[in-house]
Amino acid sequence: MTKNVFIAITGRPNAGKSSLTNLLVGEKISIVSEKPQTTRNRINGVLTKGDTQYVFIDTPGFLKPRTKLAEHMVKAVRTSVDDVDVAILMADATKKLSAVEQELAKSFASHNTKVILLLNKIDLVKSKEELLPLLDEYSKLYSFEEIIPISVKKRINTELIMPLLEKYAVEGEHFFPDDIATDRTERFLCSELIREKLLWTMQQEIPHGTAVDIESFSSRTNKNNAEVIDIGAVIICEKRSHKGMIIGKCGERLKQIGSLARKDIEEMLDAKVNLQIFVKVKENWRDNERFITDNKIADD
Ligand SMILES: Nc1nc2c(ncn2[C@@H]2O[C@H](COP(=O)(O)OP(=O)(O)OP(=O)(O)O)[C@@H](O)[C@H]2O)c(=O)[nH]1
Ligand SMILES: [Mg+2]
Repeated sequence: MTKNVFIAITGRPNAGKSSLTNLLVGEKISIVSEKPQTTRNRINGVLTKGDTQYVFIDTPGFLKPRTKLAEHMVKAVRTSVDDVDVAILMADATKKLSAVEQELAKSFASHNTKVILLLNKIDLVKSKEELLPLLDEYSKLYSFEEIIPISVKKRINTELIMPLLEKYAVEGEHFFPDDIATDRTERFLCSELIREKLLWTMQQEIPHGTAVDIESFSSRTNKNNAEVIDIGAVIICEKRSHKGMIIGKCGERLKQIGSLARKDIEEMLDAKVNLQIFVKVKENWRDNERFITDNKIADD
């Protein structure tokens, strides 16, 4: 008999949710950066091990909605928590318990959600004693199934997670094919890999005001009989001045973004990639509901 377990990975921006999703799935399906609010959409990571299919729902860091885009992000978290077999609350061991965790705990309580607390980034904590007051606060916040201090980066205690999750599996047919790692399309993953490089190379505010749209995606065979994928992408930004900064002096910055993204996309697609990126300005797109849904920048 086959089994499924749906797991929502929640927590404040920058806690390490996408890093954990990638580690557990065993493939990079969700982008990671030092900047909070990297993930914008709910992303399903799928891992089938033996009879059990694990579906990890990586969610955007929870935040107060100030723009239409942020509203979509918050909604993506709420709907993810509704209907899972177990949730993970990813907390940051170097930060105080905040309103985000309190809000999430309320949401868990109203759905009677079973929650595992992972206290991440313990590689940055000097001594175990330092963690005790925080552990105490968290244990008062919610009746967690388990509390485990971990480090995704240094792989501390991460081997304990999968055996725990297996306990929440329920009998049923698998929802996804057994050989896929995500239900997201290659096009979507490409746009995310480009957005990741914007987050890596640009200053704080600019990448948050950008979106990436893949306008063309086609495959051909070159004269050496190798597969080449031609991808045309557009980076949408909010201001003319931002456009200039993204392109950089003599196009240097855009070249750097393109070459970093191309490497990752080639690895993902296992083919040669010819990537063309253009930059367009669209003022206030983050508050434009139609633009956000039409371009699938966030989920409904
Ligand atoms: N030192 C340390 N850094 C970590 C650890 N886990 C993740 N990080 C770093 O924390 C940053 C944020 O990681 P993400 O996985 O993007 O965090 P997230 O929770 O998905 O963030 P949002 O998508 O913005 O909500 C990245 O720079 C990671 O490399 C850890 O165990 N230790
Ligand atoms: Mg993320």
